Amino acid sequence: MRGDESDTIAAIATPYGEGGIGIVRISGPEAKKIAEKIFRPRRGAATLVTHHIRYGEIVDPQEGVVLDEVLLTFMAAPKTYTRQDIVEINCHGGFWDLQRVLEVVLREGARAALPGEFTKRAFLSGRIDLAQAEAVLDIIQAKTEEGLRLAEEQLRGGLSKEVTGLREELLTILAPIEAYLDFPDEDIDSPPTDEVGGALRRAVATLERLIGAYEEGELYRDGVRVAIVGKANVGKSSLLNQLLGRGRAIVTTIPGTTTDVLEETVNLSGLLVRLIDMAGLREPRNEVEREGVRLARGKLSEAHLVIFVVDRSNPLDDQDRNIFQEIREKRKLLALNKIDLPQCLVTEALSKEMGVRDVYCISALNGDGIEGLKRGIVEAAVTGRAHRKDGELVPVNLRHKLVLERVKGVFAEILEGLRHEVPWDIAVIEIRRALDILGEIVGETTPEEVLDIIFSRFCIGK
Ligand SMILES: Nc1nc2c(ncn2[C@@H]2O[C@H](COP(=O)(O)OP(=O)(O)OP(=O)(O)O)[C@@H](O)[C@H]2O)c(=O)[nH]1
Ligand SMILES: [Mg+2]
Repeated sequence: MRGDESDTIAAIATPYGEGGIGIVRISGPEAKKIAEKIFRPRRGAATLVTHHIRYGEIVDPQEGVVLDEVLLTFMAAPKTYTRQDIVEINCHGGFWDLQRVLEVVLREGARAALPGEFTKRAFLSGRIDLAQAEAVLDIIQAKTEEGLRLAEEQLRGGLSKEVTGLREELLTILAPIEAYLDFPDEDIDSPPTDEVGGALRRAVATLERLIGAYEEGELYRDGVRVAIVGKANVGKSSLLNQLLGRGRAIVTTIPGTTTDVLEETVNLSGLLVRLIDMAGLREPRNEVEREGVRLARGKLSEAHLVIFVVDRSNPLDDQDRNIFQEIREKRKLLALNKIDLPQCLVTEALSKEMGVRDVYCISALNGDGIEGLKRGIVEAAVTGRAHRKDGELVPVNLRHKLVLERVKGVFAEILEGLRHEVPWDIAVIEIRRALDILGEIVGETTPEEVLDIIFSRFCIGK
């Protein structure tokens, strides 16, 4: 077993700062002994019974002073988070108070836990696999409800199930090939190349679906970048303010008001949206504008989605058309603004001319049409990325995606080999290699350095 799990670790498990309560957590073989040394129950026997909460005091055994009034829970292995003995002490939630209790715990035989060390123990003891351990981190760091849902799905083993299914399929392919190789004298039929090829292609399709799921998941985890683009004075900053529901950007009648790039996040139906307002894309008239336009173009290239704003109360001009050319290749919504003013542009004609189907008529001044546009943003960001199975999105993070891509690469090589009648023993080695690489997702074959990196991203006490 990797890592050192034999000692007892302790940490403050709640955030630093003032809180209603704060928790000191201890895990390891000495946890109960330490607790019994420092805990004095108000009533009843001194012995701790598993999975019972006790009320009492923490006493510094050296000084004999009472440190805090607490609720203490002892949970005996193996039905615990780490599968070791765990003690959790609910203290009053002040930093110094918790720190004093932790110090006594450390003095009585525990070691200060490293970041993520409790979860690492849960992984090393086999209670959860690596993908699930990573899910714990995602749950803590989730920025939206959807991101949280995805992390929870991963903790339930969503991806692990997919990987297990894939590995089982590969083992089914392997069995007849290995039998053929192992018993050359027994007149076993040579493996059917077509069937093996078919199974590998199915596996590649599964891998592609999972890799696609990463992209969708990323949207929920890290948010979608939406750039608000258009010429000067069409109402980009007003739209930003409407979408945010507050006056973030300066709005004036003067074209060229916004020179810098403004980025603000908003939660739309559980989707974290990073809105980017920028200078109108035009020929810069001075150095400030030149820098603004340069920054804007950079942001534009990173955007997942563009809202192209056009002033509907004025004729379309070359500036609009030039900007449209610039964002041709981007996924986009067309927002026809200023519908509170007399109409000049015809929606259908414009939609046709630009070849954009998603057109929203809005007034960034009085808020008309903004709710519809918000729904449109969410839809455009999410649709066309349906990598769900049974309606559920499979949670895949960047590390998983890189592993899946490596496996896909190996499969491509094997398929190529089969076409050129590569010897079966070589194909077997390659399939075994793919199995090993897949094992990295759940942590069976993950290098120690990678584990260290993963767990070091956790906070102390988790
Ligand atoms: N009537 C009307 N006026 C609007 C609407 N949206 C914006 N405006 C006005 O248009 C002017 C320009 O608005 P901004 O939001 O600053 O436009 P912008 O695109 O950010 O302009 P720059 O930052 O200069 O590129 C302001 O006077 C706004 O009040 C609208 O829907 N209706
Ligand atoms: Mg502006």
